Amino acid sequence: GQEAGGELEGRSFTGQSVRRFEDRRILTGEAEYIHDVTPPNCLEMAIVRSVHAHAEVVDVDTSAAEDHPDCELVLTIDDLKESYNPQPCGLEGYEEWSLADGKARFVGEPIAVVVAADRYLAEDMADLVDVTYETLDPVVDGMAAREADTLVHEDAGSNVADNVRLTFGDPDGAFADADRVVEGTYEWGRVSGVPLETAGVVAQYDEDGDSFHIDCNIQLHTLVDDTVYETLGRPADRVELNVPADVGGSFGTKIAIHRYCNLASMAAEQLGRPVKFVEDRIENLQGGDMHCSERTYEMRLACDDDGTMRGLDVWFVDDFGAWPHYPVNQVLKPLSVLTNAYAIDDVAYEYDLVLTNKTAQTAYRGFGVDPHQYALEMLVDDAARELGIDPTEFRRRNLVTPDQLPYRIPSGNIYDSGDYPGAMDRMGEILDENERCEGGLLDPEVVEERREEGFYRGTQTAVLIEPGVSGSDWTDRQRTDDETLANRTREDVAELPEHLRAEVKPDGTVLAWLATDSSGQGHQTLVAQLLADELGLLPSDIEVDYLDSVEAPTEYGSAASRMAVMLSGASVGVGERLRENLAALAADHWGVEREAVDYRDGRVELGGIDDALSLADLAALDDEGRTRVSYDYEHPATDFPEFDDALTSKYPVYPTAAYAVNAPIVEVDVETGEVEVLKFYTLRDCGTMLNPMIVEGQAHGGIAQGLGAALMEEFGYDQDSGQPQAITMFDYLLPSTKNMPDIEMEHTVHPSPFTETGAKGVGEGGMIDAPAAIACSINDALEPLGVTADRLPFTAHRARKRLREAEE
Ligand code: MCN
Repeated sequence: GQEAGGELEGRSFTGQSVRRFEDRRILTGEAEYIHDVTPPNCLEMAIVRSVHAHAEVVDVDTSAAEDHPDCELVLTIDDLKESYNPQPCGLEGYEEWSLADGKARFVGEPIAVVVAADRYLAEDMADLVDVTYETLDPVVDGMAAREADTLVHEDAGSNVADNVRLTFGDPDGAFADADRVVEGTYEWGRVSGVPLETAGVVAQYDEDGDSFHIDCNIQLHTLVDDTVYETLGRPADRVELNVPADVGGSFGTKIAIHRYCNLASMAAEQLGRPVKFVEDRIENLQGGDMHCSERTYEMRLACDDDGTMRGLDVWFVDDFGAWPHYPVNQVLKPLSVLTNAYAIDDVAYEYDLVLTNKTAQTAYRGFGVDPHQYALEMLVDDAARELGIDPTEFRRRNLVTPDQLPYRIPSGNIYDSGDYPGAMDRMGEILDENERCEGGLLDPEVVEERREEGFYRGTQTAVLIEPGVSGSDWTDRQRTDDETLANRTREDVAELPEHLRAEVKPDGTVLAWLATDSSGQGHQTLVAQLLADELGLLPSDIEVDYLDSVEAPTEYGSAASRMAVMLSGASVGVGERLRENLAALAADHWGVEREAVDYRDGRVELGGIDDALSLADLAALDDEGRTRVSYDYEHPATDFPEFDDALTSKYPVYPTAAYAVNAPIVEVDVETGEVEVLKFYTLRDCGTMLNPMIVEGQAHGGIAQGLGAALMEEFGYDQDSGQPQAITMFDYLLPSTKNMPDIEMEHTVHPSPFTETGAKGVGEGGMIDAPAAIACSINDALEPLGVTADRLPFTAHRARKRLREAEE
């Protein structure tokens, strides 16, 4: 299907499953992670953390630690207040310090830091710090927090940190006119990315320059260095962030590690020596500000008896934990897929962002879209059953059709390209041919036999949209007033640039630098593929390295599934400039007009074959730096000719809409409640695939995380004490190979008309589309018993509970 787009014509490597250059060093143990960074004289830091969910910190007695000969430094909130600033928070009105200020608001909140020669000693010294608490009632349940007398932040006056209600079209009218209204409550448990490598930092302070060099495995260092230099009270150019060559996964979670950067930097400044801190697994699971969405949805769908969806009403509570950290705007991102793939014009959308005594939230793959897609698809299932229409047919009837694309959903986002009904039909064929036939997993006879034995099988297909490449810095813009929004220009809403640099080396190969860091997506390979095509070289002729935050002038980084689009644009820009410079250099050398020479296949030719200069020749001739170029690619995020008024949309417009139709075949053991995914069919469209192998890897990883969120993973809390119940891998259950089904993947390619190569962002897909698909397949399996997966993760325990309730 890849050829269908034709966007790759003339390209040899882009579009091929070129093996990832990153993998050799990762698989052979040569990769460099944060723990490999150990400057001379480096000390290590340990953190004294709150053992209570909610408590006044009456006293922090550091004397025993300070008197100990092995203790190099203890920092408390008093020390921070003397020399530094609070760390910027996601919403105004909250003063957050890197250490608890008078009150601890979650188990694991840092109270003090201790530095010693190594981590073992630092931990021992931390044990000597004596904290006196006066415990308070914790606020644990997000729904109850809205009305609770106990406040997580007294000054805020309420546990509801933010409430927004938006309407698009005329939802009241639609609900009044429709034949019926179906409603449901759906809950999404607290999950997170749990990368293999935990968060870490090595901070160094240079007294002469009063500057910091911070190595850390942060995702999006541009966003975070702002918060670090504000906290440290230094201008940006005196805080240099550098990410090691390899990061063992982030999935959004490592955006929020600025607290560690701040504390280690402060300690390094006080001591005049480098200070290292790398989270252990318990810290990562309980106290690292790294949990993500925990939501309760109440949703209503207005529909007519003929199966037409008329209006949608969304309300949810998102339990953000103790602090409204960046990125609070994940409660708004579902607007980018507000109606999923359905043509519904009239919608109301409201949320309460509440604070509780739990670990604060950060980003996680999908950025809040995943719970929305899950809840909406659950509602669609419930509505279909109430209408007495087959859920697949009900969905298909309401899908946006290919002739409507590009299509603008009511909240302003634009879906670029695809064939949603076609994809659903194709999945129907795949299931008919492979599984609904004799001997297949869904052979009606087999299904019946298994049911008699107490094992219920089912599957459900739905189209699930994945937004990619957000338009501009909407973190600020969401708070901007209406007039400013209405007067935006195209420049205001262009995608933040992505910087790429390249240089011809003396041997004629090319060294390129990425401005931002990867967490495992394979961007070095991607750039090598793209530049090889641009320059007529082999991918192995292109070495790709990273710039640090000071060297890189403009950048944003890998988030919102944007790098495929941004790096294609940047590579084309760098390629054009380099070809042009090399041609001009050769023309000058030969003393001919520029027009007399051509850049072709990795060399510059004069008059066809009269003479030629290789890249190595040109590098040797260059004494003016013409063999080194850089380019800042800004994606015209709103360059949608059909939709000039997209500019007036208040909310970010996502230029690409990848999608998947999944058909997980699930089997529920109704005695134990255990759900097994027997096989996972998936049909995916991310436009032109730049590297199909990487695309498939992204989908596999995303589906594994989606399966975890659907069936296994959850950061539970004791409802009385607020103590976290999942602080080791024994309690926080990640899917392993044992839980993963065979994934049968097929692609359909509808190139995006809005991007350089027709590629659409794909990096969050599986996590967005697998939970909804698995939940709806469970609904199908348990339909005869009247049970639905209305609370994720749908663990065996929950399934059994629901099955028993249904029996009563
Ligand atoms: N790709 C492609 N063809 C396309 C689209 C993408 O070949 N049509 C390739 C790209 O070349 C890139 C990868 O797929 O190597 C993902 O591209 P893209 O969708 O643009 O996403 P980003 O590169 O911007 O990565 C961010 C995205 C997000 S938001 C999260 S969260 C996430 C994810 O990627 N975190 C990850 N995937 C991850 N994968 C790993 N291994 N580790 C993480 O932390």
